[in-house]
Amino acid sequence: MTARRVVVAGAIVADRRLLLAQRGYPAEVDGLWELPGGKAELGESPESALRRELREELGVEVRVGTALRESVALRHDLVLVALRAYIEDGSPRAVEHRALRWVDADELRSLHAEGSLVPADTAWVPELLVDLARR
Ligand code: 523
Repeated sequence: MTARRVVVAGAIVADRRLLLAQRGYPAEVDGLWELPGGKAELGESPESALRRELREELGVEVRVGTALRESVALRHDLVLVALRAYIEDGSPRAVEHRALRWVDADELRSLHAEGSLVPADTAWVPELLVDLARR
């Protein structure tokens, strides 16, 4: 049996806004918005993987918090999890994405309704809306 690889994504909420990143590849998701992140390397914890990915993709240092409840099976060998993350140093820049955007709850609902989120990430919308009402 193949071990399951983890893909981690960061739920960064501050001032009642969520940070979304716009993918440029592959073609199926070009232009769609996601929680930034990427694949954990073998032996790397989800927390360390998220810190590394957000450093590489956004140029920020984060503290990693709790996981969102939903996880998404991407393929038989790949599972996508979201962890709450808090920026401790730096301002996010789109190093590897087309663009970045801070969205409030209404904007998140609209992006979801118009199909502008990466499909797997739609599983997190209800939980993200709860977080957006709190922080
Ligand atoms: N997703 C996804 N949502 C989401 C992320 C960060 C990733 O659906 N918020 C999917 C997209 C890919 C897989 O997870 O199918 C790996 O994500 P990717 O391409 O962002 O991770 P990388 O950059 O680590 O992957 P490689 O370029 O393949 O090494």
